[in-house]
Amino acid sequence: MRWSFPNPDPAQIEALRAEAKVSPLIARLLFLRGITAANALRYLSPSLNDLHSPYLMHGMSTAIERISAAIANREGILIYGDYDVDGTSAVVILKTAIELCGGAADFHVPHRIKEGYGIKDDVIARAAAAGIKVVISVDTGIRAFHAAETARRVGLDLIVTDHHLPEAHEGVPDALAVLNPNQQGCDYPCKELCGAGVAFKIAQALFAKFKDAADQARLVPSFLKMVAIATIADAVPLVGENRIIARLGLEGLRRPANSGLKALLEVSGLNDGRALAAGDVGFRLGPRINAAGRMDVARDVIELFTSRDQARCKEIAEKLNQLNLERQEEEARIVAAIEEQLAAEPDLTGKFCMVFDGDGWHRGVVGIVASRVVEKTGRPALVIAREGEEAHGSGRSISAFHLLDALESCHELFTRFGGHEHAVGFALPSRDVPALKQRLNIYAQTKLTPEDLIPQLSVDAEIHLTAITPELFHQLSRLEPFGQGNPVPVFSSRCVNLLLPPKILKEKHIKIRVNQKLKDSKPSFNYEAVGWRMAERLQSEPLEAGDMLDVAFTIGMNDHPDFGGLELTLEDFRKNIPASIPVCSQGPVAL
Ligand SMILES: [Mn+2]
Repeated sequence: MRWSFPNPDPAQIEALRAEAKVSPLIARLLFLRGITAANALRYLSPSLNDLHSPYLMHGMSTAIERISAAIANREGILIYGDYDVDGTSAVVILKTAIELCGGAADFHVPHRIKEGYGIKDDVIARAAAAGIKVVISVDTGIRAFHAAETARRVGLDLIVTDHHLPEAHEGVPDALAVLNPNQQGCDYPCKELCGAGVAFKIAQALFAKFKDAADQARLVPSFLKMVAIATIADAVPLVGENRIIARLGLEGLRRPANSGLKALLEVSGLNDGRALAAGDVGFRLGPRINAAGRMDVARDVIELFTSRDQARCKEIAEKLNQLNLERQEEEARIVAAIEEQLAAEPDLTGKFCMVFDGDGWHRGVVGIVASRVVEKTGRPALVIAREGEEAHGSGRSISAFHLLDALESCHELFTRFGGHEHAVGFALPSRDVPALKQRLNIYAQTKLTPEDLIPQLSVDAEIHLTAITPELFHQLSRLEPFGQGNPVPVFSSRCVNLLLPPKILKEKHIKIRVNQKLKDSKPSFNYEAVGWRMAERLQSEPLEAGDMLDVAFTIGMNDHPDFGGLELTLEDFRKNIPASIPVCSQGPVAL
């Protein structure tokens, strides 16, 4: 792994330090996260008052007028969602908000495999036949040109709300209103909202119209819990308004009121009242909610969060837990099959773009598996589930490789494809999979150099172990939640002593104990550092007590009552061979 050390301008860090009244180290971290003296205080103390006015979003007043009329005239509203965490949360948010304001809303969540992503015409036609007058899409619809035409033809009003990027040339569908901060002509300040974030802005506007100040002050923070889950799980950057949503929403999740949320926190082992981190949502809540969509019962998620029947909520939460276990098993089965292929065909590891395919692999998990392959191999990876003549796949990439462009380069092989720079989804005839493997590998060879394939670790600051104190941990927690767009601070320390032989945990992970002795001073405290999935490395790089290491790590707090305390998580380690790593030109950062 290559360690890189950014070299920020000391004058700007000093300006930040003076304005935000923080230590030089915290000022450095703020600077490296794109924070300036002008917005440092807002970043450090996110507040409800800093949420933007919903009416800054293009199309909001048309949408609110139409929804209000539907509420007044008792017209049926259908919310058209999506099957992932963001899409189902958006349905829950908008449905609940409309009902709280006196309206009635039904919903449709497409079946992942039978219907797929996007608005289907026949659902619109059926809704019209059933007497529905207004359809509101959430987290989907920005490319639903055809559905918009159908809606006009059958005489119902379509309101599209979405956050995905609009088509570059065609503009947006011809709907009654289109709400999307990413469309041309929309000046909404936060472009990074997720689908549930956009739905929340409608809810906020509805509350402003239908509820008094006291109700609004109660409803807005309580809705933020659900918005925060979607925001973190959808992996949108936790900056600007998203940071306010994630921070205040996570705080609110310590005191859940919704029966479904309580039941879900309980089956996820997160109901002990401690503060939730973004990782708890990303790795524990999110996958359970997503498991429903992957295994095709997304409707259950809506029921979970809208039902008041505690026994029923418990039942659904347990079912999601079970589905998530099945999802993990399916994932492990595919990963094992891929590892077998890698071991059996050594020249695979020489490929610049990895493509794996298998019969009967579950389509709902290939994306997660692709991320695991990228993690393991440091290369862009596609994982394809073959089902007879048809094949469906997902791909994930590394920072140096634009995966959507890569698919574009062999677009004639696909029946369907789409996505972003680093994540794609696609379908193609099974017989074309070998051609795809060959074409992508050749394409990747022209775009990537061997250096691009070496994983990079960006180190925020080099520090001495003596700097790691509860006070530093407390200061770092002001920067939370960490995640997309707001990375957890990574530190490095040179020449630390390995005090004991490394401990192997569950055959996979390692735990080491280190301290640091600097010239003319007492040694630092001893610190434990856990290296997840690093046990395999010890075979080629054995460690023994007395070794001197350079370590890169993040700082955490283990809150176990008996052996809790400050704890490091290793990002990387290497035996200290003089000049083995580039030295941060400024040396350890002053505190
Ligand atoms: Mn989304």
